[in-house]
Amino acid sequence: MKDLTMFKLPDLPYAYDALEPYIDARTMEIHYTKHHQGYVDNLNAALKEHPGLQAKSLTDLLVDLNALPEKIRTAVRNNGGGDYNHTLFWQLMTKNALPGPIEKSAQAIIKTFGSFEEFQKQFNDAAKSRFGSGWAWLVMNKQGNLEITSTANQDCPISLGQEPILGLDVWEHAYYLKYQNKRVDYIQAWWHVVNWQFVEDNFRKI
Ligand code: MN3
Repeated sequence: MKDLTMFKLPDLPYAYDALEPYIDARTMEIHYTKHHQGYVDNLNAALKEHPGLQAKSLTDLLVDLNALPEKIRTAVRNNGGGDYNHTLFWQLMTKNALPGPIEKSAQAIIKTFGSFEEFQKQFNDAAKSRFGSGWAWLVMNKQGNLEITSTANQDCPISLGQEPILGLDVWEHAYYLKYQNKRVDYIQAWWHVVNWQFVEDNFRKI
């Protein structure tokens, strides 16, 4: 049997405690080994009876959810989205964080939002006001402009025709052990570990 039929949990690009004190090691371990692994496992389970779909990339599955059989559409949306979003999220953080955006992505952020501070404020508002579980995003929209958005659950910008450049997981599982109900404190802490080099690489790829 060929092995490309199974989606796999990607390697975490750092140790569980690498982002301390902003993201605690226990949260990172559970988030990666339980939550992200769960999305991967459930995605594989959903695709089990669909060998034609197993060979597709995650991006191909998510960019056109309506092309999927109705029976597995929601499972792929939730669990494929969960796999995609978390794979991106791990790479969007680093212990060697720069103070802010660099180069072309910095220019685009300032051009669009007026200043880095205004961008952060609007992104924070999106992250704070997402009711329940979801994500805040900086995306390139269909018109080719930067835009701050948020999605519910594990909905993924690529399913909406947008390219994600920066994303923040605001599910309680991402912060509750350390920050409890204080989502705002988690958001503020998270800015200390944003991987602006990866943001720049993302921006240049679009
Ligand atoms: Mn999560």
